[in-house]
Amino acid sequence: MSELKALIFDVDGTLADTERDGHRIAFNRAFADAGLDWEWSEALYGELLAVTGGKERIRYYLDGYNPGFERPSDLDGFIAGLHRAKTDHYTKLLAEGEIPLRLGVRRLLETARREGLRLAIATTTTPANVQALLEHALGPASPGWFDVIAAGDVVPAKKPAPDIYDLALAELGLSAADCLAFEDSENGIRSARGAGLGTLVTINEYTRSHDFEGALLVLDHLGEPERPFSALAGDAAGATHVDLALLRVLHRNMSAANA
Ligand code: XBP
Ligand code: MG
Repeated sequence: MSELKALIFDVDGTLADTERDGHRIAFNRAFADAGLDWEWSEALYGELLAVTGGKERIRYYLDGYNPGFERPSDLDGFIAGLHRAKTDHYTKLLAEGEIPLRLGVRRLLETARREGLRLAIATTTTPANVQALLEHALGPASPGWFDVIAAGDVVPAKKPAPDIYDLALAELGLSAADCLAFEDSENGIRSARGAGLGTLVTINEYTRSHDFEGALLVLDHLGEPERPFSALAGDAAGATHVDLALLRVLHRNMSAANA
Protein backbone atom coordinates (compact mmCIF):
# COMPACT_ATOMS: atom_id res chain seq x y z
CA MET A 1 0.00 0.00 0.00
CA SER A 2 1.46 3.38 -0.97
CA GLU A 3 2.26 5.94 1.68
CA LEU A 4 1.01 9.53 1.56
CA LYS A 5 3.75 11.59 -0.11
CA ALA A 6 2.25 14.89 -1.26
CA LEU A 7 -0.64 17.30 -0.79
CA ILE A 8 -1.96 19.21 -3.80
CA PHE A 9 -3.94 22.39 -3.17
CA ASP A 10 -6.39 24.38 -5.21
CA VAL A 11 -5.98 28.12 -4.58
CA ASP A 12 -9.15 30.16 -5.06
CA GLY A 13 -11.67 29.35 -2.36
CA THR A 14 -9.40 26.70 -0.81
CA LEU A 15 -6.26 28.49 0.42
CA ALA A 16 -8.17 31.77 0.74
CA ASP A 17 -11.63 33.19 0.06
CA THR A 18 -10.42 35.10 -2.96
CA GLU A 19 -13.48 35.20 -5.19
CA ARG A 20 -16.07 37.64 -3.75
CA ASP A 21 -13.72 40.25 -2.26
CA GLY A 22 -10.73 39.68 -4.53
CA HIS A 23 -11.28 38.51 -8.09
CA ARG A 24 -14.79 40.04 -8.32
CA ILE A 25 -13.60 43.46 -7.16
CA ALA A 26 -10.62 43.31 -9.53
CA PHE A 27 -12.86 42.44 -12.51
CA ASN A 28 -15.16 45.38 -11.70
CA ARG A 29 -12.19 47.78 -11.42
CA ALA A 30 -10.85 46.61 -14.78
CA PHE A 31 -14.28 47.10 -16.37
CA ALA A 32 -14.49 50.65 -14.94
CA ASP A 33 -10.96 51.46 -16.19
CA ALA A 34 -12.05 50.42 -19.68
CA GLY A 35 -15.12 52.67 -19.51
CA LEU A 36 -17.53 49.73 -19.38
CA ASP A 37 -20.66 49.95 -17.25
CA TRP A 38 -20.50 46.26 -16.34
CA GLU A 39 -20.85 45.59 -12.61
CA TRP A 40 -20.58 42.02 -11.32
CA SER A 41 -22.64 41.85 -8.11
CA GLU A 42 -21.95 39.20 -5.47
CA ALA A 43 -24.97 37.20 -6.66
CA LEU A 44 -24.15 37.46 -10.37
CA TYR A 45 -20.54 36.50 -9.66
CA GLY A 46 -21.78 33.32 -7.96
CA GLU A 47 -23.47 32.38 -11.25
CA LEU A 48 -20.42 33.29 -13.32
CA LEU A 49 -18.27 30.96 -11.18
CA ALA A 50 -19.88 28.12 -13.16
CA VAL A 51 -16.94 28.72 -15.51
CA THR A 52 -13.34 28.63 -14.27
CA GLY A 53 -10.69 31.03 -15.56
CA GLY A 54 -11.05 34.78 -15.75
CA LYS A 55 -10.89 35.18 -19.54
CA GLU A 56 -13.33 32.30 -19.97
CA ARG A 57 -15.62 33.93 -17.37
CA ILE A 58 -15.71 37.26 -19.25
CA ARG A 59 -16.70 35.44 -22.44
CA TYR A 60 -19.36 33.42 -20.59
CA TYR A 61 -20.76 36.70 -19.20
CA LEU A 62 -20.95 38.26 -22.66
CA ASP A 63 -22.61 35.19 -24.18
CA GLY A 64 -25.13 34.58 -21.41
CA TYR A 65 -25.68 37.85 -19.58
CA ASN A 66 -24.79 40.72 -21.91
CA PRO A 67 -25.56 39.54 -25.45
CA GLY A 68 -26.41 43.12 -26.54
CA PHE A 69 -22.84 44.34 -26.01
CA GLU A 70 -21.33 45.46 -29.29
CA ARG A 71 -18.27 43.25 -29.59
CA PRO A 72 -14.99 44.64 -30.90
CA SER A 73 -13.64 42.87 -33.98
CA ASP A 74 -10.70 41.49 -31.96
CA LEU A 75 -12.74 40.00 -29.12
CA ASP A 76 -9.89 37.74 -27.92
CA GLY A 77 -7.52 40.72 -27.70
CA PHE A 78 -10.17 42.81 -25.96
CA ILE A 79 -10.80 40.11 -23.34
CA ALA A 80 -7.07 39.54 -22.87
CA GLY A 81 -6.56 43.27 -22.25
CA LEU A 82 -9.37 43.42 -19.71
CA HIS A 83 -7.96 40.35 -18.02
CA ARG A 84 -4.45 41.81 -17.79
CA ALA A 85 -5.89 44.89 -16.08
CA LYS A 86 -7.88 42.63 -13.76
CA THR A 87 -4.72 40.72 -12.79
CA ASP A 88 -2.99 44.04 -11.94
CA HIS A 89 -5.87 45.07 -9.72
CA TYR A 90 -6.06 41.65 -8.09
CA THR A 91 -2.36 41.40 -7.26
CA LYS A 92 -2.49 44.96 -5.84
CA LEU A 93 -5.39 43.95 -3.59
CA LEU A 94 -3.32 41.04 -2.32
CA ALA A 95 -0.28 43.26 -1.77
CA GLU A 96 -2.47 45.48 0.40
CA GLY A 97 -3.02 42.40 2.57
CA GLU A 98 -6.76 42.37 1.92
CA ILE A 99 -7.19 38.60 1.72
CA PRO A 100 -6.06 36.24 4.52
CA LEU A 101 -5.58 32.49 4.33
CA ARG A 102 -8.52 30.35 5.41
CA LEU A 103 -8.63 28.85 8.88
CA GLY A 104 -6.16 26.00 9.36
CA VAL A 105 -4.33 26.47 6.05
CA ARG A 106 -1.09 27.88 7.46
CA ARG A 107 -0.95 25.27 10.23
CA LEU A 108 -1.50 22.38 7.82
CA LEU A 109 1.07 23.64 5.29
CA GLU A 110 3.68 24.24 7.99
CA THR A 111 3.12 20.82 9.56
CA ALA A 112 3.24 19.03 6.23
CA ARG A 113 6.50 20.76 5.39
CA ARG A 114 8.02 19.96 8.76
CA GLU A 115 7.09 16.31 8.42
CA GLY A 116 8.50 15.94 4.91
CA LEU A 117 5.31 15.77 2.87
CA ARG A 118 5.70 17.44 -0.51
CA LEU A 119 3.42 20.33 -1.46
CA ALA A 120 1.98 21.33 -4.83
CA ILE A 121 -0.63 23.65 -6.32
CA ALA A 122 -3.12 22.95 -9.10
CA THR A 123 -5.24 25.96 -10.02
CA THR A 124 -6.91 27.65 -12.96
CA THR A 125 -5.85 31.10 -11.82
CA THR A 126 -3.00 33.13 -13.35
CA PRO A 127 0.50 32.30 -11.95
CA ALA A 128 1.05 35.94 -10.83
CA ASN A 129 -2.05 35.63 -8.64
CA VAL A 130 -0.73 32.51 -6.89
CA GLN A 131 2.63 34.15 -6.34
CA ALA A 132 1.03 37.28 -4.87
CA LEU A 133 -1.31 35.35 -2.59
CA LEU A 134 1.46 33.13 -1.23
CA GLU A 135 3.92 35.99 -0.73
CA HIS A 136 1.48 38.31 0.98
CA ALA A 137 -0.72 35.92 2.94
CA LEU A 138 1.75 33.11 3.77
CA GLY A 139 5.17 34.79 3.65
CA PRO A 140 7.76 36.02 1.14
CA ALA A 141 9.61 32.67 0.96
CA SER A 142 6.49 30.52 0.84
CA PRO A 143 6.26 30.03 -2.95
CA GLY A 144 9.44 27.95 -2.50
CA TRP A 145 7.59 25.58 -0.19
CA PHE A 146 5.78 24.14 -3.21
CA ASP A 147 7.65 21.70 -5.45
CA VAL A 148 5.14 22.36 -8.22
CA ILE A 149 2.89 25.33 -8.95
CA ALA A 150 0.66 24.33 -11.87
CA ALA A 151 -1.45 27.37 -12.77
CA GLY A 152 -3.42 29.12 -15.48
CA ASP A 153 -3.15 28.66 -19.23
CA VAL A 154 -0.44 25.95 -19.17
CA VAL A 155 -2.97 23.20 -19.98
CA PRO A 156 -5.43 23.03 -22.88
CA ALA A 157 -8.54 22.65 -20.70
CA LYS A 158 -9.20 24.25 -17.30
CA LYS A 159 -11.14 22.66 -14.43
CA PRO A 160 -13.40 20.63 -14.40
CA ALA A 161 -11.02 18.91 -16.87
CA PRO A 162 -8.35 16.91 -14.99
CA ASP A 163 -5.47 18.41 -17.00
CA ILE A 164 -4.06 20.73 -14.33
CA TYR A 165 -3.96 17.93 -11.73
CA ASP A 166 -2.47 15.54 -14.31
CA LEU A 167 0.24 18.14 -14.94
CA ALA A 168 0.93 18.65 -11.22
CA LEU A 169 1.25 14.88 -10.73
CA ALA A 170 3.57 14.54 -13.74
CA GLU A 171 5.77 17.38 -12.45
CA LEU A 172 5.83 15.86 -8.96
CA GLY A 173 6.72 12.51 -10.52
CA LEU A 174 4.06 10.84 -8.35
CA SER A 175 0.92 8.86 -9.01
CA ALA A 176 -2.50 9.93 -7.77
CA ALA A 177 -2.43 7.11 -5.20
CA ASP A 178 0.49 8.87 -3.42
CA CYS A 179 -1.33 12.18 -2.96
CA LEU A 180 -4.40 13.93 -1.64
CA ALA A 181 -6.05 17.01 -3.16
CA PHE A 182 -7.79 19.93 -1.45
CA GLU A 183 -10.66 21.67 -3.21
CA ASP A 184 -13.61 23.97 -2.56
CA SER A 185 -15.86 23.63 -5.62
CA GLU A 186 -17.67 21.16 -7.84
CA ASN A 187 -15.50 22.03 -10.84
CA GLY A 188 -12.48 21.55 -8.60
CA ILE A 189 -13.42 18.12 -7.27
CA ARG A 190 -14.40 16.94 -10.74
CA SER A 191 -10.93 17.92 -11.93
CA ALA A 192 -9.13 16.28 -9.00
CA ARG A 193 -11.26 13.10 -9.12
CA GLY A 194 -10.78 12.99 -12.88
CA ALA A 195 -7.05 12.77 -12.24
CA GLY A 196 -7.72 9.91 -9.79
CA LEU A 197 -7.05 11.89 -6.60
CA GLY A 198 -8.66 11.40 -3.22
CA THR A 199 -10.05 14.80 -2.36
CA LEU A 200 -10.97 16.77 0.76
CA VAL A 201 -13.37 19.65 0.30
CA THR A 202 -13.68 22.81 2.38
CA ILE A 203 -16.80 24.64 1.24
CA ASN A 204 -17.37 28.38 1.12
CA GLU A 205 -20.43 30.58 0.67
CA TYR A 206 -20.32 30.24 -3.12
CA THR A 207 -19.90 26.46 -3.15
CA ARG A 208 -22.04 25.33 -0.16
CA SER A 209 -24.73 23.80 -2.42
CA HIS A 210 -22.34 22.17 -4.93
CA ASP A 211 -22.30 18.43 -5.59
CA PHE A 212 -19.23 16.91 -3.90
CA GLU A 213 -19.88 13.31 -4.91
CA GLY A 214 -16.76 11.23 -4.37
CA ALA A 215 -15.15 13.51 -1.74
CA LEU A 216 -13.31 11.76 1.10
CA LEU A 217 -14.55 14.47 3.43
CA VAL A 218 -16.56 17.68 3.07
CA LEU A 219 -15.87 20.25 5.80
CA ASP A 220 -16.75 23.87 6.54
CA HIS A 221 -13.03 24.58 7.02
CA LEU A 222 -9.81 22.77 7.98
CA GLY A 223 -10.23 23.78 11.62
CA GLU A 224 -7.76 24.51 14.39
CA PRO A 225 -7.38 22.68 17.72
CA GLU A 226 -9.47 25.40 19.39
CA ARG A 227 -11.81 25.92 16.38
CA PRO A 228 -13.21 22.50 15.37
CA PHE A 229 -14.52 21.91 11.87
CA SER A 230 -18.01 20.62 11.08
CA ALA A 231 -18.14 17.63 8.76
CA LEU A 232 -20.88 17.91 6.13
CA ALA A 233 -20.11 14.53 4.54
CA GLY A 234 -17.68 11.69 5.12
CA ASP A 235 -16.12 10.12 8.21
CA ALA A 236 -13.69 12.43 10.05
CA ALA A 237 -12.54 9.54 12.30
CA GLY A 238 -13.26 11.56 15.45
CA ALA A 239 -10.87 14.37 14.44
CA THR A 240 -11.72 18.01 15.17
CA HIS A 241 -9.20 19.64 12.83
CA VAL A 242 -7.36 18.44 9.73
CA ASP A 243 -3.88 17.28 10.67
CA LEU A 244 -1.51 14.70 9.21
CA ALA A 245 -2.89 11.92 11.42
CA LEU A 246 -6.35 12.42 9.89
CA LEU A 247 -4.94 12.71 6.36
CA ARG A 248 -3.03 9.45 6.80
CA VAL A 249 -6.18 7.67 8.00
CA LEU A 250 -8.15 8.99 5.01
CA HIS A 251 -5.35 8.03 2.65
CA ARG A 252 -5.05 4.52 4.14
CA ASN A 253 -8.81 3.96 3.88
CA MET A 254 -8.79 5.19 0.30
CA SER A 255 -5.88 2.91 -0.63
CA ALA A 256 -7.61 -0.08 0.99
CA ALA A 257 -10.86 0.67 -0.87
CA ASN A 258 -8.98 0.88 -4.18
CA ALA A 259 -6.88 -2.26 -3.58
C1 XBP B 1 -10.64 29.61 -9.75
C2 XBP B 1 -11.03 30.42 -10.88
C3 XBP B 1 -10.18 31.52 -11.31
C4 XBP B 1 -10.34 32.84 -10.69
C5 XBP B 1 -9.79 33.91 -11.58
O1 XBP B 1 -11.00 28.25 -9.94
O2 XBP B 1 -12.01 30.16 -11.53
O3 XBP B 1 -10.50 31.69 -12.63
O4 XBP B 1 -11.71 33.09 -10.44
O5 XBP B 1 -8.48 33.69 -11.97
P1 XBP B 1 -10.26 27.12 -9.12
P2 XBP B 1 -7.94 34.31 -13.38
O6 XBP B 1 -10.28 27.55 -7.68
O7 XBP B 1 -11.13 25.89 -9.32
O8 XBP B 1 -8.87 26.95 -9.67
O9 XBP B 1 -8.70 35.56 -13.63
O10 XBP B 1 -6.47 34.55 -13.14
O11 XBP B 1 -8.18 33.28 -14.46
MG1 MG C 1 -11.31 26.75 -6.05
